Amino acid sequence: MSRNDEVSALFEEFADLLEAQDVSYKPNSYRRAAENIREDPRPIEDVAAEGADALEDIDGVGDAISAKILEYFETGEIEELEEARADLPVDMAGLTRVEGVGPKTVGKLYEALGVETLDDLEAAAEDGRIREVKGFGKKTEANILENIPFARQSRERSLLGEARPVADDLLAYLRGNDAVVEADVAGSIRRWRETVGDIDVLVASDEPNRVVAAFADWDGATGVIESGTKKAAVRANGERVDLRVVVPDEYGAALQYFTGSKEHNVTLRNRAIARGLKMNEYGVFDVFDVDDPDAGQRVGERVAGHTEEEMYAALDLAWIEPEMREDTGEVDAAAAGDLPDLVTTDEVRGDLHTHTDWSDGRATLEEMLAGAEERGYDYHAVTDHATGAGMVGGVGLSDEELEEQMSVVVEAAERVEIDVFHGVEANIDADGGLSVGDDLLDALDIVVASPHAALDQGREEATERLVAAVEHPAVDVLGHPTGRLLNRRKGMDLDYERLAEAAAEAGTALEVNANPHRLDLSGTGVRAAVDAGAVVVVNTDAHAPSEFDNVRYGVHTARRGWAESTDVLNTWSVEEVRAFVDG
Ligand code: DGT
Ligand code: CA
Ligand code: CA
Ligand code: ZN
Repeated sequence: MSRNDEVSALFEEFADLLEAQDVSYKPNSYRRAAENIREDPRPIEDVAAEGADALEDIDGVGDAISAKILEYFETGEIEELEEARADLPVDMAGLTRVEGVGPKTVGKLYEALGVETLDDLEAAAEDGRIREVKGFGKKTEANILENIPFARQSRERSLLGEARPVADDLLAYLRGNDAVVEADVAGSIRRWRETVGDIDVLVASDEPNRVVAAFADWDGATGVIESGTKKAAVRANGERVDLRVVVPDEYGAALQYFTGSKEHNVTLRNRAIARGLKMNEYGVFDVFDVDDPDAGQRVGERVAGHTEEEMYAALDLAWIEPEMREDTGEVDAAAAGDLPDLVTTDEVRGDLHTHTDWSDGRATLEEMLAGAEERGYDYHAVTDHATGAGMVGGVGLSDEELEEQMSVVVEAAERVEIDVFHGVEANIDADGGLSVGDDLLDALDIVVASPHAALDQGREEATERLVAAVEHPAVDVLGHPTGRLLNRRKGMDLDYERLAEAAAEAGTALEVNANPHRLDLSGTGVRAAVDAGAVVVVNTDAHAPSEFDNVRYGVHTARRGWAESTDVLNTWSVEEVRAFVDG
């Protein structure tokens, strides 16, 4: 966690505690300050070192908040926050992770039932005590009970978007050490799973003790969990980081083994056995002439182990991309020579879902266009929020405002080299209708339609709602289809096959929203789209130019769904994109 995240989390907790006690206005100003602190590219401790005035230049930070930041850096505490915690001694973060439980609910259940933790909440729901509290009923109680396991499980895994930068930093550090021959991530983070249990790192070296010592000495490490001769674990940015060191000659075997998934490895091992081979983290061994292949780990004649390619080749397989190693048919595809040529981040030519400060973006139209141009993109779509269901606090634009924006975008587009599409992110209401007038929808270059409210619909209702949006003649892109927020909101359960068929038929692209909190579609959703011949599009939904960098998380998610560049709209040329959105 950066110190910006740390300070933001304190203000968010403070906001929740105040809201739970029915304090008005203040919670929202703390949340706004928290968001701006989190997004500020400068380390907050550096800004604080310059003093109160510098802090107050951050949007939403006034003298009261700047004083609290300075207090925190000086004393390690914010007294008012400590008081609020004492008044309401609850696990606010844990409890509010339960879908349907907000700060106000936490406050009421603490007052009425003394609920402080997830365990308390579960016991109260199981005993039927929640339904007795004023304002609650049987249905709310049942919902809470149903959502507790998800809240519990979700707190244990980190977002890929939080873990990956930590891993990148560590890899760069290790690769700079001359005892390190090779270093890579393994495990779920190498497979780009949307959440990871820990960060697995593998190093090839003949001097493991030097590598372990360097690892413990890494700046990013905030504590050593365990340390051995060839293995160690540290804590960094709230994540557990596992290091293993192996000899260079067995690196490929270890990398293959520790990348997983476990299911993929089981399928490979069975294939090895069928060929008279033994496969493990040390290599592939020909055990045809060996009496007891289980006598040891390194038995018989070694046929592979130095590289991963060798490991797969020993089983008559082409090397398989880590994102595909989930045992969903990739081994058969490799055996048949049918592996897809997965899309890469370099192939992306533009972002087709972005915001500006016309709605809730944090950058101006000009800044967003400049950012897109700087990345070397060929095109860019401006798709601010429209008013409608799920848009709180006047964030969305009315039809009149969108019309006004249209001429402004046309003018701004003349001042940049890239092609600019003017569009909108319309809200899909509970029945699949859109929040923008038909004439305006027709006049815009591109229409992204996304669900923002009524996300608790059942599978069938939710699927039909999105199918209706996909079939709307003006809609070009279905934005973040399930509406999930990782670790926070499950999102809608969808019949992906049905949705993908409708999208293929209607010529509407299905989005992989690359925001690390969303990654929606998931790899599974992308796979259904690709299988049905639907087009997908990897968008960042950026609210500031710095968020364009999130595109890689979306691309790797698309790769988990076996997408090739031909499947991904925003790897196409501007002419092809224009034809797609016009059609
Ligand atoms: P995670 O950490 O929960 O996000 O998921 P992974 O896949 O990174 O799992 P982890 O860290 O427990 O282990 C890393 C890899 O090591 C895993 O993907 C496959 C391999 N592995 C670990 N334990 C076993 C095992 O008991 N059997 C097999 N076949 N492979 C294992
Ligand atoms: Ca792992
Ligand atoms: Ca691990
Ligand atoms: Zn958006």
